[in-house]
Parts: sequence; structure tokens; C-alpha cells
Amino acid sequence: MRIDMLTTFPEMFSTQPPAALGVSIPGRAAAAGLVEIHATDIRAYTTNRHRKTDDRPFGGGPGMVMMCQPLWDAVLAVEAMDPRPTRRILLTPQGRPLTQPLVEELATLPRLLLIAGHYEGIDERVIEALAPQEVSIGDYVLSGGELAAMVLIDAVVRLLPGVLGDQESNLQDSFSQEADGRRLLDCPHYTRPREWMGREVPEILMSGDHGKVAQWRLEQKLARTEARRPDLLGP
Ligand code: 9D3
Repeated sequence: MRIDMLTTFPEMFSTQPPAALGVSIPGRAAAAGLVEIHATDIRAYTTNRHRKTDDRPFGGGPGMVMMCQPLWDAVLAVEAMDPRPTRRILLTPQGRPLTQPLVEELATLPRLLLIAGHYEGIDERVIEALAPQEVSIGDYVLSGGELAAMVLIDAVVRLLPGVLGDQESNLQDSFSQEADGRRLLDCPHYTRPREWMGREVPEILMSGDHGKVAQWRLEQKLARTEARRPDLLGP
């Protein structure tokens, strides 16, 4: 998969350690060539004397608004760098919430083009013209779309074929599906020692009965989901 990131902070998207996308699973995926992440500075596509990407909002008010021209030209130029069609995605608080089903769909595509704003907003006319899919990562306020884009990249890349080893298989994650398609929170996990500061590991995990262990884990997942995230279980 090729991922293009359009941003005024391209240096945030390094795939070399110790950058966030340069270590752990995304770092390994990049090193193995399973994903190519290209960060493009929107500022490189400015045509004005001061290389400005933003301007004051019509109608007044605080903050600055990203201008149409640099972003439009950057998108068209970056798309022309590779023949594979892009899914255009704008990271914005107004977007559709990112969920595991959306992540799974994005992981099947050959090429993503992610756009992050680091301003109060982006001129609505260039959003209309680009018609990107608008995505949010949740109901809290970030300083810009870059960290949201990194969250999306991390979630997608770990699903690409060949990225996860058997040891890290995603089949049993939080938000992955049970055999019946339900998405549940994960069960508790334990490792050695058997007793730590007076706390014991649940006896059943020591029994060697794999059927009983699987049943206990499912019960734990259900109980936790009901207690912490009843919204996941539906009406
Ligand atoms: C305080 C400014 N807000 C006024 C109502 C608007 C606003 C503009 C830009 C709030 C945040 C941002 C920057 N955030 C993102 O670009 C962003 C984001 C987020 O803040 N939360 C969750 N997902 C995302 S995706 C992009």
C-alpha cells in the first residue's frame, strides 16, 4: 500500500526510529516495504511570495483558514506521482468517526491520500472540489489532523498482509470479531509470576483445560463489554 500524507508538518511522518511510524509494527511494515509513506509539504505548492498556506477568515473571528490553491495543487501533483487511484481522506473533527470496520475497508485499498489541517479549518470550497471522505478519530480537540492521521495509519498498516506475525495475530484483539461477528472488549491477561504482591492469577488459567480457558475468556469479554462499553452490544 502507498500512503501519501499532505501536511504542513511533513517531518512528523518519518518512518525512521525513534519516530512513531518508525518503530514497532508500523516501523517494521515500512522497513519490509509492505507500506510506503510519502509525506508532502503543502507549503511546497504555494505560489504566493511568502509561501503562505493560510489566511484570515472571511467574516472575522479567531484563527487562520487553509487556502484552496496550495492544497488543490498539492493533491493533484501527488496523485500524478503514481498511477494507482487514491482514496482521498480529510482528517477533521467534522468527519465520520473512525471505526474498525472503516479501518478494515481502508486496508484493502492500494493507495490512501491523507490530508491534515493544522489551522482553525480549511476553505470549504476546496473540500467540496476534492470531495474527500471526512474522518474524525473521536470527540476531543487536537491541535491538528496530523496525529489523527498517524492513528489511522497505525490502525490500517497493522492489517496489511504480512505485517503481523502469528504471535501478534489480530484475530483476538479488542474490537476484532468473535466467531458470531460481535465486537467485544478484550479479556484480562496474566503472565509469571503466579503470585505478585499477594495477587493470584485466576486458577482456571493454570488448569490446562483449553476449552474451559476459552469459555472463561469469552465470559470476561462479555462482562467487561457490558460494564464498560454497553454501546458495543447494541440495543
Ligand atoms: C477549538 C477549535 N475548534 C472550534 C470549534 C475547531 C477545531 C479546528 C481544528 C478543532 C480542532 C481542530 C484540529 N483537529 C483536527 O484537525 C482533527 C481532529 C480532532 O481535533 N479530534 C478528533 N479527530 C480529529 S481529525 C482532525
